[in-house]
Amino acid sequence: MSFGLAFLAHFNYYSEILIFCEKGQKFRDGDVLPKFPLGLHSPGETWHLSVLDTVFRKLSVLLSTFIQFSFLQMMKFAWDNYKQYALGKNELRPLTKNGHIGNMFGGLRGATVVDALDTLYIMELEEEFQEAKKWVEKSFDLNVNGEASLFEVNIRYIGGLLAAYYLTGEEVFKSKALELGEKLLPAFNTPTGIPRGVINLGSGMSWSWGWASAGSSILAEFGTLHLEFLHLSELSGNPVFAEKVMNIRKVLNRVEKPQGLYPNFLSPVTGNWVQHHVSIGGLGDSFYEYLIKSWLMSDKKDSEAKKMYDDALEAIEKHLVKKSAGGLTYIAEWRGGILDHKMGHLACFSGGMIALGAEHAGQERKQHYMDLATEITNTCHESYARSDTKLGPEAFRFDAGTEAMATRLSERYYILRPEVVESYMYMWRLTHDPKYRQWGWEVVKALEKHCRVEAGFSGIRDVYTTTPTHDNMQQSFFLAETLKYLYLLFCEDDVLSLDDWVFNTEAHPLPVNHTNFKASVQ
Ligand code: DMJ
Repeated sequence: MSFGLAFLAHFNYYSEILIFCEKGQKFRDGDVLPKFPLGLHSPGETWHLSVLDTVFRKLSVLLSTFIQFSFLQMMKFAWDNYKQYALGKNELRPLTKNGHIGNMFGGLRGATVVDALDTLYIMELEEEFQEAKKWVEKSFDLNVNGEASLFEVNIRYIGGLLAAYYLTGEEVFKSKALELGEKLLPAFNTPTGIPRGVINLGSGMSWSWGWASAGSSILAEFGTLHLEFLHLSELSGNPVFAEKVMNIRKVLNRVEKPQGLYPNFLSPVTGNWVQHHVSIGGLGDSFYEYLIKSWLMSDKKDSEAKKMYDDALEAIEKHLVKKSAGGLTYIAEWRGGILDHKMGHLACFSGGMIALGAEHAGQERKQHYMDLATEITNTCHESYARSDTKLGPEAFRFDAGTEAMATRLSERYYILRPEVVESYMYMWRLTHDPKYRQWGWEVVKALEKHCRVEAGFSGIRDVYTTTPTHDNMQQSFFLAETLKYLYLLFCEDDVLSLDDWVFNTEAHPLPVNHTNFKASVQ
């Protein structure tokens, strides 16, 4: 065990004391502390406890530094193994020690490189960042053919390149982002301008996913382009990108919403909904996220986006938010008026999103939404706490006596997803309640115990067994999001301040309109 990790073994002890202080309770001079590691105080010795608050705050800063050190180790381990066994492929297969290409990126390579760039930079892993940059300069080839997901290319590649550009000012990232952006434009050539989900980056031909009902486009896909496309227009001086996403908004504003809700499938031909399935998890999720973040990124000027977000959240709360018999608040899915009492891991980003929006709700709504965000984040934490590995399943249910646990074998897996720690990060920044750091640390311990394998980190197939089988995949979003959000959870608030940056849905930071992006992140 490294010194950092050994030190961290005391984390729970310190955070208990911190929680005690945060609750406004005071030690009295002369109290005896029952246990105190590190030999700073001998048993039975009394403290002038009026100074303890300061002492523990200082210890907390020190502790956070050591914790950050363990994230650096994790990130370096994930990166080094990817570099050694899979550089130039999209993901690392950490058990078989080779690379994975997959079929989401249409011939593009290096998804892990581009997704990892800004995390390496923020963590000041300078040598590793230079390795990644060199790969982008020398080997990142955009002249490819093949079926790419418009959404995935946008959030991972364009988002990753834009963030790397804004953090470093290096032109190579900007020019690659713009070149790639141009290649996505033909997907918007539909009767409504709603893009199709799949595009051939070579020929520009586009089509809908075979599994999407009746040739429809997916809300979370065409609704998760706004942030990146506005930056592409800003950087290129070419309004076309902004026009494309503003048109999507126009179509969405025009179409009638059942009960004020946004279904997940829309026809790019007619502009009408194809199926009435509503979800704040998969298929819907980041559409809502991009509404509130569009407003924030505009320096709170895009009031249309704010209104769409407020109205959507109100409808979601009215129709989808429920409380279980055991008192857990959750967001169900809606199928033409019938509720499916299930929450996907993906839906767990919503605690953070609702808290972020609450900050800017009117005074009377603010507390209400903060409470909702707290409850949902708590429910997502329960889905982790109730598993044997302390990692959460892909989906968990609230029916037939089940609370926050997966009931189907096919929903028991964990693929290194970030959404729960993402919410911990926002909740911490917005409340400073130390329980979020504690919960984040629990995730770190679980990742180290169950997902670290000889050559990287791997997803697991069943969170309810302590001898899980690994899925042999180190997802690129583990480096882009999971490790970044964990790291930020233990940083000072001014590291990528929420006032100056918005994170795209792959956790790539983009500057708010007022931000001088060349300002150092340190
Ligand atoms: C990421 O690629 C993004 O966060 C996306 O919005 C949803 N799914 C994954 C991570 O789980």
